[in-house]
Amino acid sequence: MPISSVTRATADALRSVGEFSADLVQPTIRLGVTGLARSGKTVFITALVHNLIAGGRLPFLDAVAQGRVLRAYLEPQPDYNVPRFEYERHLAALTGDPPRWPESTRRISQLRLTLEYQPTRFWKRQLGYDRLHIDIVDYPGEWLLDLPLLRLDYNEWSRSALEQSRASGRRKITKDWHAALASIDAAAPADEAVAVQLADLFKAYLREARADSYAISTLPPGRFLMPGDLEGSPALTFAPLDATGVKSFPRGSLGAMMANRYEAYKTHVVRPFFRDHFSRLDRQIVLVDVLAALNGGPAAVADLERAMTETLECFRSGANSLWSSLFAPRIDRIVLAATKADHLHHHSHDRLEAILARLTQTAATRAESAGTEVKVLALAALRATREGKAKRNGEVLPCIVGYPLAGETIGRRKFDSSEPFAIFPGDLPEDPELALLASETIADEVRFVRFRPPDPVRLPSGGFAPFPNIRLDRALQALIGDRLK
Ligand SMILES: Nc1nc2c(ncn2[C@@H]2O[C@H](COP(=O)(O)OP(=O)(O)OP(=O)(O)O)[C@@H](O)[C@H]2O)c(=O)[nH]1
Ligand SMILES: [Mg+2]
Repeated sequence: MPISSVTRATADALRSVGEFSADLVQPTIRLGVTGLARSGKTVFITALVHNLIAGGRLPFLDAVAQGRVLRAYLEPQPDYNVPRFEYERHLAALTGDPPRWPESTRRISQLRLTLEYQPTRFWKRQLGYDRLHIDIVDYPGEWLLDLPLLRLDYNEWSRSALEQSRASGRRKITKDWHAALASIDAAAPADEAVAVQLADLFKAYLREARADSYAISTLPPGRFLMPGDLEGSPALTFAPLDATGVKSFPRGSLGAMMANRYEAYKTHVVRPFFRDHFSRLDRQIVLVDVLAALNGGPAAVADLERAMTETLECFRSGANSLWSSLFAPRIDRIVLAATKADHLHHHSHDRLEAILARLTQTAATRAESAGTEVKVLALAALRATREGKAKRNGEVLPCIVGYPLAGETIGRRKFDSSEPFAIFPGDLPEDPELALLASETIADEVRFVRFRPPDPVRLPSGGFAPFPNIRLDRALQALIGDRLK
């Protein structure tokens, strides 16, 4: 037997022993919620928890539809060293006057939701109710893009990062960094000021690559844009250097210092994340803002496709390597969800789903061949619009009605968020291929306006009514439905 499979078998055995004894005490499921920045993670978790706690209508979540969920409540989480997901704060924003979207979050956080439910099996029902702990883990999708770094040494990574930065269309945003690079000698003695300067210019390029419509996703290292608590540390102060024809940089040189820091980044940042968090997940939902990519045009769509392929690569546990035996996730179900579907009329919800399925086709097939079930859907965790009809030039058009966020515009009209407005959002093409090929035209034809959250409904009994949503229940059924039997 090759050594890697021995290690893998041992790791699996150890893991399952630990799990088995823990499961005997209390069944627990670890649910990862990820997605690139602004994809909708915080809103998804807040809306999901509130819907379950406040008894929302979730007809496609079998256990709720069958009236078997008795109670849902929050409990202290078991991991002492992970920040708690600030549910109450995010809920307060969404139910404020006026309601606001929660603030952006930058690091990993966790929340334990416990469900008490009646089992379906007769003999189990006689014993009373069952309890399931759901540990929800919110982490930036950017961190998953670091996985390939574990396989690359500094010189290999430098070469690939520089090659990507030379892609056409990036010249404007790489000018300063490339000029600085050309003026330094990587074999010269290490100098902190030069390292900081290069790292800053490199980070500025990564930021601009995302902010502009060059790319809506990002390039590794993931923490350069989502630093968490490590901002300014040496492990985050490095940048690629021209390593053409170089085997290794001389000792004490700038190149050697950069290479050491790159390795430190892998050791102290990337590996611990995969080992301590990622590999412990049971189920995963990946949220994707497909509409923003379509809005950004073909380059943004192509970039999202690449980011999704790289992200989903992390869920392939099959490869026979020591790495995979240590970090491979035990995730057996993944949901890929296009968020913010309430920006479209329901005619287009299936089409949005089809576009995401097409975008992730290759990656999903690979994950499935490694034994993971993959489901693709479109959802709105918090529906900010309702549907209506409007007349234009004598024609009745299906519309969505909501409060556009202050500052949003359509044509010359600028909104101030004080009154609701009916928008004809346009339809996505039936053929997903067409949508991807013609994203330039879609950006012109389909109108995406950001809305503020809907007015919260206060209940006479105290608290707020569960948020309206689109297909949140289907996502839940796919993620945890089987554990509530
Ligand atoms: N209309 C609508 N907008 C949404 C929905 N979910 C998220 N949004 C919008 O997307 C923005 C980002 O949502 P978040 O939940 O904060 O996204 P995130 O992935 O946690 O973002 P970061 O914390 O910055 O990584 C919100 O401020 C809303 O404007 C939704 O279901 N419907
Ligand atoms: Mg967030």
